Formats: sequence, C-alpha cells, structure tokens
Amino acid sequence: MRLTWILFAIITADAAPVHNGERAACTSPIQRKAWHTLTREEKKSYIDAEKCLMSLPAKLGLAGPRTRFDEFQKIHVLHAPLIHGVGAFLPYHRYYVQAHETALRTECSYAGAQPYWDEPRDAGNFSKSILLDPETGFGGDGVGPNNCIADGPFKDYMNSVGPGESITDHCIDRQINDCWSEGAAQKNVDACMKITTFESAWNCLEGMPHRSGHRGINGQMMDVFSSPGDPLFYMHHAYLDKLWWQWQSKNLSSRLNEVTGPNQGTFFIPGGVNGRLPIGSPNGTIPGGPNGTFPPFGPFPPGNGSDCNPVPGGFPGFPRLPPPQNGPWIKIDGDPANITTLGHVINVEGMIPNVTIKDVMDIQGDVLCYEYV
Ligand SMILES: [Cu+2]
Repeated sequence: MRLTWILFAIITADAAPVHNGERAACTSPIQRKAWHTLTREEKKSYIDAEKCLMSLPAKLGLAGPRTRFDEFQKIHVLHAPLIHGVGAFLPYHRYYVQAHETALRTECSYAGAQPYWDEPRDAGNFSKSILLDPETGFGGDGVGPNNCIADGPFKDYMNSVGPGESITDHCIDRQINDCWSEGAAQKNVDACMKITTFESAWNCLEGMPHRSGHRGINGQMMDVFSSPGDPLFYMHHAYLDKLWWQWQSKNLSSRLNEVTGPNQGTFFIPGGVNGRLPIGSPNGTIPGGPNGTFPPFGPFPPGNGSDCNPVPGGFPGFPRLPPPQNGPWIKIDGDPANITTLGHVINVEGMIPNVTIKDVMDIQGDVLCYEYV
C-alpha cells in the first residue's frame, strides 16, 4: 500500500507540504537533504530564510522573544521539562522542526525543505565540519569571554531568550568540543537501530546520537531550555528525526503506532499545567545543572578511557527521576495518566496548530509530508 502511495506521489505534482490544520494526503513529499549535499545556492537560500526569521517581529505574545526566531526558542523553553527524557521526546521534536520548516516556507519565501546535519561524517571532528563554514554555513566556534560566535551569518544576532528560562540579551555562543563529538559516530547510531522496542530505541537515540550533537557544539546548544537559540539546533534535530524515521521504517506497520514512556521525566518541575511550565520558574531547576544547562556527563564509568573513548555500546539514556505512580502529574491533553500515548497533544503554542502524537508518527501522512534523502 505504501509503495502505491509513493508511486502516486511521484506522478502527482500538487504537493501540499505545508499543513495548516488541513488533512490533505501527502502526495508529493518534499525532500529533506543532508547539508553537505546542498548546492551553494541551496545553502544560501536556507541561511537567508533563517536570517529572515530572525528579522521578523514576534507575534505570539510570549514573554521575552523579539523575533519569530526567538519565539521558537521560547516555545522550547516553555516545554523543556516535558519534552526531554519522556515518551514525547521524539514526536515533539519532530513536530517542532516541522513548525520551523513551515515558518521558513510560509513567512520567509523559502522554497526548500529543512536540511539536516549528517553528523557521523563529522564525529570527532565537529570543528572542521562543513556546516561551520563562515561563507556557506553557520559560522564557527565561539571566542572571547562569552564564547560568542565570531564569524558567519549569525555572528551579530542578539538573542533575547535564555540562558535557561531567563530573558536576557546575548550572543549565540559555542564552545566546540571535538572530543565530545565522537559520540556522534555511526556505531552509536547502529546500536540504536538494532533495538526493537520504542522505549529502548528512543532512549538510545536520545542518548548518544542526540546528546553528542548538543555536547559537540556546546555553549548554547547545551542549554536544555534555550538550545534552539543556535540555528544548528534545527540541523541537529532534523538529523535526529531522520534517525527515528529510519528506525520506524524497519517495521512501519507496527512502528507507526509505537509510542510509550512517561510524560514526566528527568526534568519534571512541579507546578505546571497543560504540559507547560509555570512562567517564571527559576533557573537551575534541573538537578545538577546551573542555569538550565545539562549537568556534566561525567565521570564516565570506569574502564572506558576518556571522553573520546566512550563506553562500548554507548551510554545509558538520560537518568530518570521516578515518575509519580498515582499522581499528581502534570495533565497532558490527550493522555489519561503519566504514560505517553498516541492521543498526547503536542503543543507548539500556536506556531502551527496543535496535533496529537498519532498525527506525527508518519512523516508522509495527513499532517507531515516530507522524506529524507
Ligand atoms: Cu529539545
């Protein structure tokens, strides 16, 4: 059935890749390509569109953001404790990246799709990545006391959201760590792909492949709340989404429906409602991590050498706080209890319409319409 549908897509040209709540079938998925395969013009049009998002005024009425770009970041801040270390981690970030792609296309005349960073190519060598090219890419490492990026198209951007949940003006900062980026190696992806249950596969993907992209770039990218302040976030999370889709594709008939896990994970902060944090939560609410940054991921278990020689088979997923068994828990629309189900509502604060996890399980379904090439 799926093949028929793909063939159908090939012979029809009327794609509807942008879905504003409309449930048209995906007849012609747009192609999300690896950054290193883009032409110079394609790279420029993506960077120009991101800069456009950084120039458009905020319109959602959230506290802090000045621009549409900042608004994306703020949405992530508001939901951070309920979208990491939880069953909704992969679906939420899938739809969040979709919202970003939609904004580029509808508000910034971008004709392409969200590209992704093929990170294993650069594992152990992030600092030399083609993505960091100052002419064609996202600029390079941070410099100076605040680790502000010093070249490239985003070096002068004044970001108004973060660090953590704070609202401050700051540059986009990076502290690239090639050693930490070794975890992006293909062998760690392969280990996740061998897993057959959603819960273990999600934990594996959220572990090494996900974490290494954040850690390798470091700086703003290490902020569990405000990491989307670095435009590399979207390249990284499109890549992670590709990995999830790759895993799903190994057994689509069952994996289009597989989701589980707690709604409240490591970063649970009591007091929020409807899957949102109370506004104005203080910084440093993550155990061990000041200012909303990830706690240090060390020391590593004995016998594994250094950061650059991580544990064979990868590190375990995020540590978990035990979720309350009988409540009270933060009520997530669509979920009856503290277990992530297909009915779980993904709330992107009006950037695009809220959907359920079921709606985003298929990247070529009624809501999403793209493919990875
Ligand atoms: Cu996130």
